[in-house]
Amino acid sequence: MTIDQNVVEDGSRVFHGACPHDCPDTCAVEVKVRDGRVVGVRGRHDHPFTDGRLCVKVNHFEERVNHPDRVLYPLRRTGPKGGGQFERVAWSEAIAEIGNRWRAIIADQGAQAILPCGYLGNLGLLQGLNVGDPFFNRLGATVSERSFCGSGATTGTLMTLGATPGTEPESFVHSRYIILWACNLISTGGHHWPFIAEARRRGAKIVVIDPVRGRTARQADWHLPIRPGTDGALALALVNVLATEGLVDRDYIDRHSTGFEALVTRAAKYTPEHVAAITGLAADDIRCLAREYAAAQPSVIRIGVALERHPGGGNAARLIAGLPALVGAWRHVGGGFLYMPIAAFPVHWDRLMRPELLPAPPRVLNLWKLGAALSGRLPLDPPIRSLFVYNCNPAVTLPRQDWIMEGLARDDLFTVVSEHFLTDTARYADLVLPATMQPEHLDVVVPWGHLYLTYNARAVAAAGEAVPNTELFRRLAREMEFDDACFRATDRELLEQSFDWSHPALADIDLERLEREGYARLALPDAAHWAPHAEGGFPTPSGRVEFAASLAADGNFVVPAYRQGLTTHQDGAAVAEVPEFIPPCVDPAYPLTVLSPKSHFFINSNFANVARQLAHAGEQTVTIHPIDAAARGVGDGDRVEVRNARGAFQGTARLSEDVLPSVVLTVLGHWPGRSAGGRGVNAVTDDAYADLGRAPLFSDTRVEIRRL
Ligand SMILES: Nc1nc2c(c(=O)[nH]1)N[C@H]1C(S)=C(S)[C@@H](COP(=O)(O)OP(=O)(O)OC[C@H]3O[C@@H](n4cnc5c(=O)[nH]c(N)nc54)[C@H](O)[C@@H]3O)O[C@H]1N2
Ligand SMILES: Nc1nc2c(c(=O)[nH]1)N[C@H]1C(S)=C(S)[C@@H](COP(=O)(O)OP(=O)(O)OC[C@H]3O[C@@H](n4cnc5c(=O)[nH]c(N)nc54)[C@H](O)[C@@H]3O)O[C@H]1N2
Ligand code: SF4
Ligand SMILES: [Mo]
Repeated sequence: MTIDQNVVEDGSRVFHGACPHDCPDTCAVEVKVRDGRVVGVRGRHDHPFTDGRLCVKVNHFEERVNHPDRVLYPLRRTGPKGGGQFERVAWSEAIAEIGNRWRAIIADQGAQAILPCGYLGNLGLLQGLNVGDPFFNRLGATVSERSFCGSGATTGTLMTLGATPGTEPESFVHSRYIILWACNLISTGGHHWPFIAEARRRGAKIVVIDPVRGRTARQADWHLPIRPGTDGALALALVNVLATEGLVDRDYIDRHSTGFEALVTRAAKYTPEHVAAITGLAADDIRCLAREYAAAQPSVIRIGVALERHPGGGNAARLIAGLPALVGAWRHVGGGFLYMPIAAFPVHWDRLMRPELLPAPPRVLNLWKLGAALSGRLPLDPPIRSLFVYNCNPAVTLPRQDWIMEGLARDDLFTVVSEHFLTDTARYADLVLPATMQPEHLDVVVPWGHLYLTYNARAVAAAGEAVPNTELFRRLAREMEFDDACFRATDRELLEQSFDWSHPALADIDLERLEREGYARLALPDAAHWAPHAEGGFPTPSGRVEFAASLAADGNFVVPAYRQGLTTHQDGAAVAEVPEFIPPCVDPAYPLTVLSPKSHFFINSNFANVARQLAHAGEQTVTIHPIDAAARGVGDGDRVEVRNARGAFQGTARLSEDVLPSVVLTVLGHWPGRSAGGRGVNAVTDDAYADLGRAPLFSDTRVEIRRL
């Protein structure tokens, strides 16, 4: 169906929008405009995935767009860093100041002393992840590696299955057995849930594997409360049971996989009894899970991002991604494995990133090390003299918060932040630049949870002097006298260039159609016919599911293994062949594990400054098991401090058996500057890497709690 964008509806006009947030659902939105102002949003009723609903975060998006705290003009700091005192300056003045400061830094120490810091505050193809890459490549700045989200499990999946989109999300209705593994779907990708609920109506069983009984676990038919970071061991136990009980699909394995015997050897010692002791699950439950998973075809697994966030997370993802081949689940519509189906989208990522503009081999810094780099703990030559932040809120979302705040406070660091609000990061900026919100700029959003491209029209004029990120970098390019064609292209031209329109997945889809209709599903088999690997054909080097990975570079296990290196974290590098279970050597000073998944009411740090959302979310809570609470004299509602050697944050204690003993639950998102103690959960998290993809270790954070 087409919306007529000029349709007058009680005096308002309706425009096509795409939710801009880093959420798998990328809802198609109708943006209602009256007198040049966004007065409301709603989900497209005709959209098969959005189905007329947005979510509790975005339902009142107009309050975010029209928020009185929005940054409307370029601002220059007038007080101490962090103090939040700014004066309005002209755009020309702000851009000239950036140019002058950068030219001086470049003359002094070279462009690598400048560090961009951007991520996915905006998921749009134009305004999102890669918007600054061409400019900073051309500048020769330090290249920031952004393994914030998904890189560990993506690498693990790639090694095992190749770059396949996996199971079509809507085809889950055909599944008989659905495992949500480390994925709090109802909160974090709620539009997939109706397809799963429909499968249940048709007889499917829904299993959730999660240390926490959260919103999704409560809706499941079976919740397996696993100890954090032990998922790889559970996967090996499933392999063990499937192999020893003869539940595997030998024909599929023989024709479409490599390394099966080695995998079975690897799994030999991971008996249900052995793994019960590791995971805290009952041996009989592990056996039952394996038997049901094999018997109920089609079976499907959707993994969440939390899986990769411990020392063996990447290997756990490899093991889990391999399970469907063992039981022949890929044979069926509704069977297989889903992580992020981005591989289905024919995007010219190279044209968005422009690696060819790099003047020389770059210096690369992983942004997990931002605190160490800015505070001088990570020796860098040249050191970081200027930080440019956009689409990112490192003072909330990056680990080692104490070091980040120390670094941001450096008087000799020239910091520029492009933002919607004066976030904790922006308060430390020398210059704050106003950025447009989604109804104020053009974009197309490529989702990571379904197969619809979604168009986002510019529905209203920018608030104040806000500019789209694309325009920001065009202005900076002019200031730096970069005349490459990509810095002159309009947003529309950039969109045209960004897709491989001749690709069969885009048959019948062009920008005009997206503009007219608002969204389009890729021209791929529909959900009822989606079984891309029924006859194998995996996009790996061997064309098979690789239990023995051809891509096991850098000393990684050829056959995935269970690792639980709780105290020493290798740098993602050479790991010896030691697949033994290493007993957790928990520091007795910090016996609890804090998990910080996503809040139901925020999107990462977005909305944690919007009154309506805060009213729902309340302040930072710290959920602990009554046994752990009693041992510390903590009562429900008490103020507590959560601490380790890296730092501390505060919250209100909630006593609940929804968490396992020794597990502590809080959420990401609250702004430290608005929290008692001035810190959030990332004050206690580490900047070390997991085993693959330099993923973070959020699920492997040891702490102690005390009553305040
Ligand atoms: N409401 C809301 N939705 C969001 C976001 C948001 O901030 N708010 N953020 C978006 C983004 S950027 C992302 S990446 C996704 C992430 O969404 P998800 O993939 O769902 O990830 P998380 O919410 O981090 O964690 C999911 C679950 O994993 C569990 N978990 C933690 N550690 C482990 C473990 O070691 N093993 C197992 N089995 N489970 C574990 C947690 O208890 C939690 O219930 O959500 C997106 N959607
Ligand atoms: N402890 C812990 N830490 C985590 C996680 C966790 O689960 N636990 N999750 C991690 C994950 S999965 C992710 S994805 C990251 C998210 O990390 P970030 O990407 O830093 O998170 P956001 O809160 O989305 O911050 C984005 C900022 O971009 C701004 N922004 C939005 N749109 C635009 C725009 O168009 N232009 C400009 N200039 N700015 C814009 C927003 O106002 C917001 O302040 O956090 C990671 N950190
Ligand atoms: S945050 Fe996610 S669920 Fe909510 S409107 Fe945006 S895309 Fe939809
Ligand atoms: Mo994420």
